[in-house]
Amino acid sequence: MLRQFVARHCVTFRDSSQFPRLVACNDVKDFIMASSLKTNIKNKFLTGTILSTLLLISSMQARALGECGLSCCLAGANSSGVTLAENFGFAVQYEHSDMQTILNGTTEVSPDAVLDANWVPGSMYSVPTKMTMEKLSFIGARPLNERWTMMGIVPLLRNNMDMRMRNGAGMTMDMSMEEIAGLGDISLLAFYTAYTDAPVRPTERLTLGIGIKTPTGKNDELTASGNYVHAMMQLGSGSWDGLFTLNYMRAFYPLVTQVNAFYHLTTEGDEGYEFGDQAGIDLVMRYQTTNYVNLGIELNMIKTQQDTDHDGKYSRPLVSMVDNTAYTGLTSVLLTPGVQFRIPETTGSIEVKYQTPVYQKVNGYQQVLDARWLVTGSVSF
Ligand SMILES: [Cu+2]
Repeated sequence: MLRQFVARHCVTFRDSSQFPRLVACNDVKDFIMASSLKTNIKNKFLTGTILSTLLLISSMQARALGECGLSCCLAGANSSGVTLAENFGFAVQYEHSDMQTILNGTTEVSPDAVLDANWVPGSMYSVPTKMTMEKLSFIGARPLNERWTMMGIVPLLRNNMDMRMRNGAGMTMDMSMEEIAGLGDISLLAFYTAYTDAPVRPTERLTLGIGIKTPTGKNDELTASGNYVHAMMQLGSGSWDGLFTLNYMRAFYPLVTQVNAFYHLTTEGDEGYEFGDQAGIDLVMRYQTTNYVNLGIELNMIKTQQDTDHDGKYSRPLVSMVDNTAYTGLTSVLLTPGVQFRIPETTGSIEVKYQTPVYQKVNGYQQVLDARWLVTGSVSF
């Protein structure tokens, strides 16, 4: 029904000088407008809810425990249309993070320099040389009423790490860790539209979100030698965490700007490890260039607190750079250009984003993000 409506009206929108930028049938804003026109009288807040939710989701990008924990995965729901669905929105997002650079504070250091600084003769010490984190997220969203929209995220993870080890005699050896892959921590969120100045093409809007991160991912994987795999490489945190978001949108069509704030309140996991809380602010700009293409640029500012290993199960600070909670917690600023393509004659879209750090400051020695790709496909029903 809605799809038919959109199909019938989008041509009008496309050629209308009244809505010069609301062009593509599948464009998010068209979709919202179409759904608004249809439901305007009886349900005028629905539009606000779904758009706010959509905009809000973008706020959660690149928020991870450390560099990549809970999820960068929410990013893909951004403007994908998943939350615009009349009945149900669905998105699949692939996320690929490369980490190689090691920082000491803000200074780049080589793995060998880290070994020189931390290795003690007679003991071994290991340093990561490369880490690849992949995440495939399945995201579903459903509006409950005019003001509330629910969203669920189910992530599948695959983590790989190469390491360099120096043994007690001073001999160095490179090795790869066994791949860790499987279900990660499922999150559930609810978004509430607190303010909107218009049901159709609002120029100002405020949305609040609250959510919970469940401990569905395994967090007690062991290495062949019987140690706990690095906490940051585990599939889950073992903890129930709170998620809080705030999104303020201000539009100067065809330009849309947003400020997003995010807080991830962590708790102690069942194995005693507690990741640091995380706070973030995003500045987002989106510009619609042609009928089926949108361009966006974001600045993502993230601050992560230091981890605490209450029971000491994961910590081996004397022999491993990665297993040292003194080497956790960071401040980073990421720049994220992106492009979105809408698939003609459907409600589908594909979005590609590239994240690169412009500033990173870490506690102690940490391997940090070098580049992240995010590819999201979505459809709504
Ligand atoms: Cu390792």
